[in-house]
Amino acid sequence: MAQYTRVSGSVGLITLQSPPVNALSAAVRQGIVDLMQRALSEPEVKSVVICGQNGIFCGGADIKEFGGQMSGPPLIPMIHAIEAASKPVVAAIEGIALGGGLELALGCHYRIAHSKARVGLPEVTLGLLPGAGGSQRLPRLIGVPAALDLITTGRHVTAAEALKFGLVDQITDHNTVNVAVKFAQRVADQPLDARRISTYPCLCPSDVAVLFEEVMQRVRRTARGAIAPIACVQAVRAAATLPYNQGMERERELMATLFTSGQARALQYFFFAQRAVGRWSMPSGARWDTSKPRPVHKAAVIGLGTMGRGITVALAQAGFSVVAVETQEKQLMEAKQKISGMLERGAKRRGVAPALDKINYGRNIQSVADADLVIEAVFEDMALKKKVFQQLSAVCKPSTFLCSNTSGLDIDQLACQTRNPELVVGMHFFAPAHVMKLLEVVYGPKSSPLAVATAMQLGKKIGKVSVAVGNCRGFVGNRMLKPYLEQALFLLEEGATPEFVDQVLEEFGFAMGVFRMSDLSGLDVGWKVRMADGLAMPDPTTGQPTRLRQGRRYSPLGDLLCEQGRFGQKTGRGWYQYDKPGSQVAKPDPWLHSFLDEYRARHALVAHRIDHQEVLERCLYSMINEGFRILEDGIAAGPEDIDVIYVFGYSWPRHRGGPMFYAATVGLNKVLERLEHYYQAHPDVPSLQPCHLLRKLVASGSPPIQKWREVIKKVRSQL
Ligand code: 3H9
Repeated sequence: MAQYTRVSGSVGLITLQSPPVNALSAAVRQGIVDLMQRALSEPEVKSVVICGQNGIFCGGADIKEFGGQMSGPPLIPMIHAIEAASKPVVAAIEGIALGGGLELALGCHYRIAHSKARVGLPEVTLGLLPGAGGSQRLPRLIGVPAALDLITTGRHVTAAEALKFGLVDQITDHNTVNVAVKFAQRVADQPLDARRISTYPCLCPSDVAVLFEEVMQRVRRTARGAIAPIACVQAVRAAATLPYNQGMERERELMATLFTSGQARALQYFFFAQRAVGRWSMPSGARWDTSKPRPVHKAAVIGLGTMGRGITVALAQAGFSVVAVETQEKQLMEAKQKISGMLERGAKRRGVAPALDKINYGRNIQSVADADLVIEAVFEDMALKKKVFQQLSAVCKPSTFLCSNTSGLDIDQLACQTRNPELVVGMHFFAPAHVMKLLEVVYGPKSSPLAVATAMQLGKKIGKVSVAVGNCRGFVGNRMLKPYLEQALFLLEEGATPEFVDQVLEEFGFAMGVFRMSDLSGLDVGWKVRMADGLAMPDPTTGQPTRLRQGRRYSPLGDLLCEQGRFGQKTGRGWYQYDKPGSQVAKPDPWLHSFLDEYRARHALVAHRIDHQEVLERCLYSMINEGFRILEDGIAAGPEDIDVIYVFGYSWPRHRGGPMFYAATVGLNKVLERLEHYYQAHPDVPSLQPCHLLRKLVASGSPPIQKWREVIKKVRSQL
């Protein structure tokens, strides 16, 4: 787990060996402790270099160990012993030095990094803080403001930035270990007192108290209820205000609180969930490791509305040649201008040249004939989409993958319009498509593993977290959104206000409550879909909006607002009022409150007091229940897929792990019991009826989320 060699006669080289990222597992820590002792006891050895095998220094503590009983030598005394060593120790940083890996390097007396290396303290993203002295050593080395930035954001920095901060002593383009060995020989006789970071004073700017206050306020505002960023600020404050030993004690206390918190467990679950979704499988048995993607050189986008523009930018920025087609001249001109602006702004931010030359614009669908993959992004209208797919099938080469950016329409119906339905998949991007990380790759009954593998790989290349899901109305994300939105409307009918519902959901951690989100995305979008479904129509016999449609409870509140031209932010009125159309500052609207009173009176609804718990339980548990149905139907392969979709696409707070993980933390029996309670009170709301899989999981003793797949398999095989 760590190897020792003597190089150039006098340098002891310790190589960490724990693929894939040389994480500091118990065996690696034991190896370092033993080999340091050996290097220090060999009289010929004058200095030590620590490096990692396969061009990777160290990815930090082994996250897999966090769930179980810790064994092996602890990290903190190990790093202290390195710092206290009587011989110089040099860290040779290649690839990455993250978390505990960087803390190990901070315990060394010198740090040499390869120019392509990245370093950082990303513990905050796992619900932790740099708890092996990182929160105390980093501010002492690079100053409080820079340390606060790195520790509270967890961002990785390049070697060049690390050099600028003084975090590394030297960077090299050559073989880092060789350079570090030569360096170690040169410094073999140098005194070490001035190289032990724990002995440095923590230099603070004169207005340090103000700085901490500002950072704390910013962190609280953006943390959405996450506790780790706050603990990170507190730990750095301890470095700035206390002697090292007391600071370490404070770091230990804060870390102990975080380590056992539900948030850390959720974030660590999510770390592995994010990676698990790449290992996709289809009900046919096709899998990520047996399905080869086909390379895509040239892509095309049809329809340059908001979504099409974002997709074009995402493709061009990732280096793909793109043909961007918009049939209306005026829209094409507008799109060209907007896309160029987006590319230029993005390039400026990243310090690269804008990829303007990657895009060829066209007004004719013929211009996509030689594309390897086409993404259709026209209006959400099945008839229009079918026509586009027929045309694409006629003009494109037979091997072209035809993809739709539909947010919920039937992929199979589109596939049926083409000569090669096996090459059709959904690629559901989220707005703004060049920013949002999520991509749902939707396979229909005819989609081939080749098409899924190709879309998944394309997603990865353009920096998306891609999740393969089955074909059904709304796929995973929007299907689960439906009962959530529905409950929010029912709560208004029963006495709540949009402000209260949003406040509860935002306190839970959503970036935006359901009503503010509707106002942002536009109320007319859902209205059009409901009209197409024959839902948003008044009762034909009375001409009045009824509260029962297709045999189930229905709230026409959204439709009534749309009839008044209240489409949300874009019209300056929606569930809230805005100073002017397009403004983002939502204010409670007295008109809406009177409208709700009148509506309740008209329908003889008696407003009752709705509390925090009822809002959360009805909105979230109905959504979770739909999640279980999705698992039962085989639309998502496992709970991780749903959780990743919700965190990346729907602003579910990451520190709560995603809706399915949240259900597991609340307790499946409690979710079941509350759903039963609400379903009894609202028997005309089928989404509140607990689904079979949830019952089955509870009957199986509520196994941990990692074991759900076994129960899901059994339930599916019985269906
Ligand atoms: C810490 O250090 C706490 C200390 O301050 C204090 C303690 C007292 N452990 O992401 P990839 C696995 S907290 C275990 O696909 P990439 C990963 O699961 C730690 N496993 O590759 C995956 O496995 P699989 C602070 C780890 O090239 C495989 O490696 N450190 C760890 O896109 C490849 O990963 C961090 O937060 C780990 N630490 O990205 C760093 N890291 O193949 C977390 C990775 O079975 N890691 N694995 O799915 C990362 O950010 C990225 O993995 C990294 C590589 C940038 C390293």
